[in-house]
Amino acid sequence: MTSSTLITVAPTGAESAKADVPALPVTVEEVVAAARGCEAVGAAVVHLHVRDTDTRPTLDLGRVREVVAAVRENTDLVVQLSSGGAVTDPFDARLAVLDAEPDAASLTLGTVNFGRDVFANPWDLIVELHTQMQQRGIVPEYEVFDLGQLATLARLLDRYGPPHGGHVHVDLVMGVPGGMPGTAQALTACLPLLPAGATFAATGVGRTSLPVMLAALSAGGHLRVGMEDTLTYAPGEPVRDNTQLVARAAGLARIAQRPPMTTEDARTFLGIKPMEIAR
Ligand code: KMH
Ligand code: ZN
Repeated sequence: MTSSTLITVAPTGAESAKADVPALPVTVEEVVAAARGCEAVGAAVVHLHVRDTDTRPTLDLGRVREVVAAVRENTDLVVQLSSGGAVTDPFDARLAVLDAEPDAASLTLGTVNFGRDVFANPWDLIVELHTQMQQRGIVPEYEVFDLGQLATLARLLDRYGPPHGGHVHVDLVMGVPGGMPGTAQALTACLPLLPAGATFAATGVGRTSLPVMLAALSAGGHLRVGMEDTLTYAPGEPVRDNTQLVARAAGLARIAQRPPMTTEDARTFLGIKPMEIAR
């Protein structure tokens, strides 16, 4: 068990509309402000989805590069781009975000129902993302929405080798309608299927945020929180901002006596090159 807790913030996502959630950071300035605020209270990684000037999700490379550069200029956070995009995004555009040269990128290990939609991740796309990240020196975070996707991870590593940096880090994304439930039981069921030496974080979507966070901490795991996944802080109380969610996660990590990991330690932990070399 590591002595500190890696906290990732997912501030925006691709599925909520700014009109419905006014506090959602969508402009470059809002994303930078959210990233700075979250770094100040304990986040070490930012998982980024990008919005266009009309606040809609976009994979436009110019815009993605602009957001990556702005976050790098204003924070020391590890920049992890989403390669999942929105449920409507085509595979080639999802692959092309790697051209923006992030430190890290998400990589989902299988297709999953996503509410009334389908989040499509066929094997060939998984392999292409994995091998392109190996070649480009980008560290994957393997996103797992259901137990069977851990079997896919084992097959991927067996056939195509370890990721860039050598360390396997998995995020269990729990509580998506269509994926595994956000419960301590489901989290515990995943643990024996993690590859040897791998570390894990967990994300509980919606009202599963707290139970998943507590279960992850108790099992030695790391945390991802943010408005991509959680819009209600407590019953009837909308999330004020991403900082509020990271501060709560950091507080629980301290109570677990595994305080938030620094950005520098996060780079070492994940196998990412140090900031001065990255810049
Ligand atoms: N927006 C979801 C369909 C990822 O970022 O890699 C997928 C997602 C996963 O958010
Ligand atoms: Zn995402």
